Amino acid sequence: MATLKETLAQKIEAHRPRTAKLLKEHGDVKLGEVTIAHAIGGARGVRCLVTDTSYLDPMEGIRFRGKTIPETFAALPKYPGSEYPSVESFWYFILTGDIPTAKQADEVIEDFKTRAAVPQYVIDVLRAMPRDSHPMTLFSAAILAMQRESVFVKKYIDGMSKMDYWDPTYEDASNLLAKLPRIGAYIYRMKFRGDTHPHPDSSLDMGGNFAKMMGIDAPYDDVARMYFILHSDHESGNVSAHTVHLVASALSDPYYALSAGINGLAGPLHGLANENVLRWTQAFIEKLGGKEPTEPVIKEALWETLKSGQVIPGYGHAVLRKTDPRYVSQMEFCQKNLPDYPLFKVINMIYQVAPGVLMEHGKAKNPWPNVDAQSGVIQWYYGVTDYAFYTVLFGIGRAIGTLANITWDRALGYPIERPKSVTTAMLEEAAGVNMVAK
Ligand code: CMX
Repeated sequence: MATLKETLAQKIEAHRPRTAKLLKEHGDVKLGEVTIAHAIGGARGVRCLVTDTSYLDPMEGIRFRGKTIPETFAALPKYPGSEYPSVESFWYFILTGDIPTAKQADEVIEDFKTRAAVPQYVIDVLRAMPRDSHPMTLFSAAILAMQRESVFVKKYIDGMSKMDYWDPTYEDASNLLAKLPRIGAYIYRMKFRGDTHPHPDSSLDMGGNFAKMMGIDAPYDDVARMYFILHSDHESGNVSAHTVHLVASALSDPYYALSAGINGLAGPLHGLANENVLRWTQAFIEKLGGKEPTEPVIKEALWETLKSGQVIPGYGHAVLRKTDPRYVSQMEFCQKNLPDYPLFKVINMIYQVAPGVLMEHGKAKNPWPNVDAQSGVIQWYYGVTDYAFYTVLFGIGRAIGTLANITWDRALGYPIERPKSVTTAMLEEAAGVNMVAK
């Protein structure tokens, strides 16, 4: 049976003519018109990226390789004794589009074990940084510190055919992915759990081992599997994925690219929203001083946030126009595993109230919750109450999709990214207006 890398090589060979034909024979076909609103408004909705690992439909939500979240979880082989598939089986799927057999998933698990050791100098870098550094800063720095390990760089210096770029990209991607959970768990334990570090268990898959290193019992292993898979990919237009793609397009290796993407994920309008959701909710609960939260009180608190010029974290999306299916998936997990948990009830109450408030406020195009509105409550329930850590969990997941995507970028020879800028005066000229006082 072919290994993941052999299967990937076959898929790449089969795919390359499709991209080449589109570019050569149909390069002039228009996908849309770029307007002044697009140019000023962060290129929202401009169709100018190609991503085969996932697609985000505004009304349906994410599909990984053509499958919805429930279809993905149902199709992938479950990790033995678990209700969720291993992250490694998902890596196989998102790279190739094929559902691996249990044996193929096992092979990836075994392969990752050989790559998982984190060099001591990375630990030294983390320990040398100020202990009050944000976990995302530590995470990004650890990834960047490992850049000297890049196989891509070594092969590039030796002189490699462009056709072969994907191979060392795949190696770097696999090495990185296998190490990230250890780095994440190390940061968590160093910063928030008295600098004590449970040993990894080499008999376990990524999710199981992560739970072990975090020091949290089952079903946190399933939480980790679910969480990493749910956060993996959201096509390539979001800040973290686009950054990884952009940086890698300069042939910067996957370490440089992922570290940069993690920095983008650390923004409060993107991944950091999961930290802010819990900060907001905890501040709200504290203010209640032991009183039962009610919908009118929540409504008042939401309005207070809006009136002070802040966003409601966990709500809204640049593409989605309905409740994020990643939110729904986590809500279903909560309904099953922690239905009566008070914090879950508060999060649910916010879900009942916030969309109406945002609609009345009249600004947000999407008043519905995104992935970040629901993720913190699960972590909190299992004892991870240090919400500054939450975006690292998102980052470990996001690495899966972005690294798969840049492996394909190199396979298909996508060039260095370089959109064209215009000046404000050029926009005014195109619009037939002149705002500059003479
Ligand atoms: N609370 C208050 N105002 C909001 C809002 C929210 N949750 N969501 C959007 N708005 C506002 C915007 O700030 C914008 O205001 P201005 O016109 O004053 O600039 C207006 O509504 C229109 O924004 P939009 O087109 O609906 O949304 P954008 O595509 O510009 O931004 C996003 C999308 C996610 C950044 C925005 O909805 C937001 O800030 N949400 C809160 C932060 C958050 O949860 N981010 C996580 C997103 C998921 C992720 O990447 O992890």
